[in-house]
This record gives sequence, structure tokens and C-alpha cells, in this order.
Amino acid sequence: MAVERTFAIIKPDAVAKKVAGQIIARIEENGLTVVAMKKMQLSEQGAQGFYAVHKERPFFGELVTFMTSGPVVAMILEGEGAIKQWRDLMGPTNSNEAPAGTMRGDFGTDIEQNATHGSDAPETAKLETSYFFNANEISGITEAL
Ligand code: FUP
Repeated sequence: MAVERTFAIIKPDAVAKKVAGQIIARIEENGLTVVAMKKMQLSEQGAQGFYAVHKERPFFGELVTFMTSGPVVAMILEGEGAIKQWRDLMGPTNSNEAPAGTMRGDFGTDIEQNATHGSDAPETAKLETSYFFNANEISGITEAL
């Protein structure tokens, strides 16, 4: 499997619960490398743009309110099959359906407050990464796997 990069967010619920450190530890324990990371407060416009694909959905307004309710931690993760690996570690979207041992199962609350985000494909990983990180924040950063 090829080494690839994905984009991840520790969402406001998990940051508020002070489990960001535990989430990062699990990322590293599972062999993924954090190649870039920043804690930040999303603006309303920033959250709307990030979730633009969902803008016609009934939950869009609440989702934007949630994503701007407190700081998030945005990260770029690297590893073999990183996109699928991080999605598997997160578990399904709805925290109530996510098994114990997954990020959403252990740290999420429901379908909205679900602790983490992860890109679902190489194209979205590229798009989401560039939405959050400038080239000079990530260029040249790669650790040995
Ligand atoms: P995922 O790829 O698992 O993050 O899930 P989706 O792209 O389907 O949804 C994106 C985000 O919308 C989820 F993380 C949470 C939110 N959402 C809701 O708040 N309510 C819903 O009914 C569905 C999704």
C-alpha cells in the first residue's frame, strides 16, 4: 500500500473534553505520523466553506454552529493507506453506532458531536488540506515511518 496523506480534525466537542491528547496518542500508536498540526477557532464562514457540500442538508446550520462552538485541532496525517486507516480508527459517522475503541465510539456523543473528521478520498484529502494549511506550513515535513 502506498504512503499517503489525509486531513483530520479534532472537533470542538473532543477539544472541550480535553481528549485531544488521547486522540493524538492513538494516531501515533497506530503508526500514523502527524506531519502538520494547528489549534484554531473556525469562523462561521470558514465552517460553512468546509462543509459546503452539505449546505442544502437540514443539519447544515447546526453543524456550522457546532464546528464554531470552540477551537478545533487540524492535522495532516501520513502513513500507508492513511485515508482508510484514519477513517477506520474514527468509526462510523454516528457516535452511537461507533464501536468501543474507535474515536467516535469512545469520545463522541451523537451524529453531530462525533469528535473527529477524516477525509474520505484522495481528492477530498487534497482539497481539505489546502483549505486549512498553507504550502509553507507543510512543505518538506516528513518523518520516517
Ligand atoms: P463523515 O464522512 O463520517 O464525517 O460523515 P458525513 O460526510 O456524512 O457528514 C459530515 C458531518 O456532518 C458529520 F461529521 C456530522 C454531520 N452530520 C450531522 O450533523 N447530522 C447528520 O444527520 C449527518 C451528518
